[in-house]
Formats: sequence, structure tokens, C-alpha cells
Amino acid sequence: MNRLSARPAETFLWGVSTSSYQIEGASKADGRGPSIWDTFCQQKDRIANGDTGDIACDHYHRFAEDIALMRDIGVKAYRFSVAWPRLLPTGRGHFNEAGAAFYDRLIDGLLEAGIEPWLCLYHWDLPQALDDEGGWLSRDAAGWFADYATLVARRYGDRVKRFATFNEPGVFALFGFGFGWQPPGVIDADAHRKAIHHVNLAHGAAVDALRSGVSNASIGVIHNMQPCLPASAALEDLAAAERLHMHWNQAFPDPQILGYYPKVLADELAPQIAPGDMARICRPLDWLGINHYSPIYARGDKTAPLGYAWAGPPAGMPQSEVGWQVQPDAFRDILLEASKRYRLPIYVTENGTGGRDQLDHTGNVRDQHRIDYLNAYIGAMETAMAAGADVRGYFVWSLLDNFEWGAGYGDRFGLIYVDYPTLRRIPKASARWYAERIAQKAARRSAEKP
Ligand code: IFM
Repeated sequence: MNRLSARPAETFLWGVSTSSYQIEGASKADGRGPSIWDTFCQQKDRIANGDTGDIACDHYHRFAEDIALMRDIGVKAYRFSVAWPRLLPTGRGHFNEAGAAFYDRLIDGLLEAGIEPWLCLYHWDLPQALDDEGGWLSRDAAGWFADYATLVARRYGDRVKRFATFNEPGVFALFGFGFGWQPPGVIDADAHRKAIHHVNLAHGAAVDALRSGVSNASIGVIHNMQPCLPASAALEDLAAAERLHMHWNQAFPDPQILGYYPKVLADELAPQIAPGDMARICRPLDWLGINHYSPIYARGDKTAPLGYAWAGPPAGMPQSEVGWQVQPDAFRDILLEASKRYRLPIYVTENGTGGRDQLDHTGNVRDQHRIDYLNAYIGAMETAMAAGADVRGYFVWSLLDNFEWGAGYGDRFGLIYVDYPTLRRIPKASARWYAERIAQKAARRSAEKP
């Protein structure tokens, strides 16, 4: 029996998610060291419009206002990530008290507002100094990450009980080492494989560090899970989709939760796997976080290092304003499959949609497209739950419009509009809709109580 199911039934948790580099800004404040994203953003033509995370939403200074916005929406949980280079500006060694104190303020503010902090150790902002020493291509990275996890556990474990090791390792490994779209911008199959194994080792080491450092910790890991589909019925596209599925959906959760790599990957990784590694990676977890948006596509490409290329959705599919396919049934199926395969309580730690939202002449943002999306996807989740998927909570991505990686600030995912020139926050229609939805669910629950 897993740990959470041994507890009394908890009520369904409604939350919102963000990540450090995407919202904090204050990139040089109070001794923060540079991350690989700071470096990447300085490189020519990497990010749309030359955007950077230097200021982002300035959440570092405006977190109290952001907590008040969450309280207004009525969420009971907030998933955020800690910026490793704020605590350890060079990744290890010198500890930066001023940076650590920011998360004290944030956590204390959340608890005062009745919002449970869900702390993710890594949402992609590796300290640049560690990348200079090999980063995820070095087996030492597991030890660096475990030391950082120990420090986080010691500092915040008296107030935070919910921890995730990584956010979407399948994404940052593939985009950072397979396609080169994200830092460190490498395009190499061997590097991609190494990164997979070292991140998995780091995950296992961090679970152990958190478990021994925090009493009653509830520890999980967050994976982006999407159906991986072929761009056409051609055999090479079918094979491409299978490989994308292996890299995206299986390379991390399978070894972390089931204790083995998919066969093809295990053979390819054989030179990297030392005796005892699979046991080091597969440590008991309390929950699985699933981030879901949309099916993704691959096509065969013999010239690409991984043997396949990314492809867009076929014409004629319903799409979001930023071109992502909208298909709520895929969400239902992913939840059912993951529940069956991994047998852990599931939290949907990200779901949402991007748009080109704008303020209208009345000063409002009427993002009906987001309301429709959330309504359909929450409905699909509830269908999966009725069919047996063990889903315990749902977090919208994202609280705020933010730095959407390579797309910069153009793609807006927030319930709250951020007017970047002034940093003013304006709740969108979807924020009001989500607040009402949460309130209705709470009212229904209390009416059902005997
Ligand atoms: O913004 C990202 C987030 O950082 C990781 N999951 C997907 C989101 C939307 O692209």
C-alpha cells in the first residue's frame, strides 16, 4: 500500500502552479548566481523577441500580492520551484542566506493564507557553474543534487511537507540535449542518454535526502505525459512516434517508479548503468505529478541525431491560440493509463492553455478560450476519476502569465494577466471562473456531508 492511501481520505485539492525562472525575476538580487537559462537567454536568436527572465513577473518582490490573488481564487495549494542558484549561487559550496530567506517569506505567507506549499526542487534552472563542470552529463550531478535537496529539507522541512524532485525531466532532457532548443543547447544522442541516466540517479538520491531530512514528507516527481503520435501512417513516422514516446513518457517514470528502463533504452544505456543504479533510482514515492496539455507528434528523420523530428498536429485538429491541439479525451486516457501503470496517487500538477490574451477597452481580459479549455479538461479528469483513476488534486498552469521559455512573453498561460511594462496583475475571466468552480465544489462537498 502506498503512503497516502494509508491516510484518511483527503479532500480533492485545487491549486495553481508556477516555476522560479518563469516568474521570479530579480535575477541578480541578493546574491543569486546565474542559471543556465540566464546564459541561454543572452545567446542570439534563442528566445522569441530576445526576452529574458531578468524581470519576469518580479514575483521575488511581489510575492505577497500574488499570494493574495491565490487566496482570492480560493486555491488550497501552490506549486512553486526553488531556484537552486538562489540558495547556492555556484551550485554547491557557498550558501546564500539572503536567497534562502526569500523562500522563508514565501512559505510563511502561503501558510498564513491557508495555502499549502508544494515545493519542486528543479524546474530547469541549473546553476551555470555546475553546467560548466559538466552539468547533467556528469555522473557527479546526482551528488550535487542530493546535497542541494538536503539543504532544502533542512531549511524548509519544518513547514513544507510536499516535495517534488524534478519537473518534466523528459522535456528538459530532450529539448536540452536532443533537440538543442533549451539549455545547454546540445544536439547529441549520446549526451541525451547520459542526461537521462544522471537525472534519474539525481532523482533517487534526492528522494532519499528528502525522506531522511523531513519528517512526514510526502514526496513525488512530476512528469509531462502526452500521447506521442506519428505525423503520418508511414512506417518511419510510426517508429518515430514510438521513440518519442519512450523518451518523453517512459525514460523517467519507468525507472523511477517501476525500477526498469524500456528494453530499447536499457540496451542503449548499458554503458552508463553501474551495478546498483536501478535500485538507486527507484525509491519509494508517495505520489505522481502529471502535467498534461496536448498530443504531440513525431516524424522519421534519418539525419536527426535521435532519428526523428518534431512535427506539428495534422491540419484540421482543434487548436489553442498558440497552436497546441485541444483534445480532452487524451487527458482522460493518460490519467487512466498512468493510474493503472504506476499505481500511485496522481496529482495533475499542470494543465492549462496558452493564448494571446489582451486587455480590452474596459480593462478586462475575456479569455473564454481558457474557460472552455479548463472546463473540458477538468470534465475529462472527472470522467477518468469516475472510471477508476486515482486523481487527488489539480493545479492550473499557471497562476500568472510568465516567461514561456523559447516563446518568451508572447504566449500567455496565466489565470492572471501580467501587464509587463507596469507589472500590474489583472485577474482574467478564467480566474473568476476557476474561483467559482472551486467554491461550487466546496459547497457541494459540505452539502453531501452527513
Ligand atoms: O511553461 C511550461 C512549464 O514550465 C512546464 N510545462 C509546460 C508549461 C507550458 O509550456
